[in-house]
Amino acid sequence: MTTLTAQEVAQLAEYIENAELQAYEITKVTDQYPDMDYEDAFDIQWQIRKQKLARGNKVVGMKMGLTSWAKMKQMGVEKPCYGFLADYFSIPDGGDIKVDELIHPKIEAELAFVTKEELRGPGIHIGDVLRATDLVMPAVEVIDSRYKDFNFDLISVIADNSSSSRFISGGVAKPIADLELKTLGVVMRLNGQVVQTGAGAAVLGHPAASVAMLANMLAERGECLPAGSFVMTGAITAAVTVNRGDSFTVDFDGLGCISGRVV
Ligand code: OOG
Ligand code: MG
Repeated sequence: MTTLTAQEVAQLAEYIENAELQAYEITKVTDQYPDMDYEDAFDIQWQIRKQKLARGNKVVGMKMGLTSWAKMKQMGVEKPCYGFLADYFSIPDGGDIKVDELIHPKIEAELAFVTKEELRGPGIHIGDVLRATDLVMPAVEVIDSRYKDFNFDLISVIADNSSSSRFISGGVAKPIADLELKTLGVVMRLNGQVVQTGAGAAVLGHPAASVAMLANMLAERGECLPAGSFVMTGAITAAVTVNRGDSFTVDFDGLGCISGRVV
């Protein structure tokens, strides 16, 4: 079901995307439209995606969010969500996160999957994902909710492309069969100090379950994950606020290290 007109969807997409592009805070969309639902929220997200494509941006991947208890608890939301990754979100490993372009960035340690076969729901399960995965690689997501103080509900955050803003990938890519993703350990350091630790099982029991869930959620809109998709499976630990002058490293067991600076 939807409650918004096409014109309202377009208006809200512009409202949120302007905040993203010009880096300012807005109030959450459910304050204006308390009756809007989950499908309205995805209509807005897909409209933002359409606007970016029309401007010549490319979509280079997808991300799942709120797939771990640490994140659900941190944000007070009880169900996962997804978003898309545009080309200009990508920062090279060891690169700079520019705070002037963002509102109140936080970093997250994630595992990313690169697929070699199409995944089309409904009914995709973890076995389908294991078979269809080419490589797994480490990633750091930089999230930046456009909502004041990261204060949102599930519907508002979906409309805001699930807080997507930047991401770094790199480290070592390995075939999925060579990895024990559930026990794969992650250590995040900020300015040399350990700030978060976790293991892959934090993500829905197994990060491949997150990719399966994404394929099934996309199927609700007749969409799929084509072969060659890059998918970030969601934060393993709580997100960590970063400020200008910070530097960070995230070590992934067997997959190397990702680092960056905040300038
Ligand atoms: C929503 C996005 C969460 C993750 O990995 O859990 C997310 C947010 O917390 O702002 O990307
Ligand atoms: Mg994330």
